Amino acid sequence: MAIALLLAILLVILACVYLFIAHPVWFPAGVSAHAAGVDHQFAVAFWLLGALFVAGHIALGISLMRARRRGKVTYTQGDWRLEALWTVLIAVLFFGFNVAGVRLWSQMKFQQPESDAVQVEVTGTQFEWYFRYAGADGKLGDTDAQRFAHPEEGNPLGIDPDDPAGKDDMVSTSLVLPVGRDVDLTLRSNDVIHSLFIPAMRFKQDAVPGMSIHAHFRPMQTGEYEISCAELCGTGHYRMRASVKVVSEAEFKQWVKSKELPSTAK
Ligand SMILES: [Cu+2]
Repeated sequence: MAIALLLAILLVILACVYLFIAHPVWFPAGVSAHAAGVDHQFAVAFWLLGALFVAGHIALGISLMRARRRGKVTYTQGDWRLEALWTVLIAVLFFGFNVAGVRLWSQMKFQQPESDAVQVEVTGTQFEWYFRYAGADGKLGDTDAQRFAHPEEGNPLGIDPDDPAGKDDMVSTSLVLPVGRDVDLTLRSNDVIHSLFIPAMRFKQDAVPGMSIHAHFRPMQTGEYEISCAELCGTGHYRMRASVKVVSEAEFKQWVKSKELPSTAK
């Protein structure tokens, strides 16, 4: 029995080490300005915890072998000093990760984006993402989802029809961004908690009903990348996908113009 258990432990270690090193399933390449920092933080945690995982399993295997050699197992009450030691070590590790990550986190969350940042309001709703751009006046119109939200009439967010600032707002179901410029997102939700996850940008932020949450990042490479909802938000959660298209500044301007025309004609 002990041999079978030992083999099982060995197999678990080998399988996990293979997944660690070969990366058969992994993140897409990071294409935002802070992606390298996030990847570094992730790799440190990954290797440190991976080494602890392997060491823990080897210790388990050795104690199994020892018990088998002795032929009997004894019951002990444990050792409070050892327990205190590893509790403190784990606490140091945990808070160490927090301290190491706080700079990156505050860069995205609390520091102001560049003044030329593209402002986009992101609204999560069961089960669609909507991206709103302010239009020529640079101002977003007021919304009241309960009174005015009519997706079938082209007003899914409930932009107040009487607010002049909302007349030229552009609402899109895909996020289009210029490359190399900060994007300042304001996240909102019309129903339950959603989470905007853009793996290639190493960006993830919850959208919470009743709150406007700011976070920013800077895409550094043109291309089309996946957006998904990372919060189980209902039966249609699996299809709450969208894409972010990162284009050149000129293409972005052109896209804005093409979206603006019909709404200013209204
Ligand atoms: Cu969702």
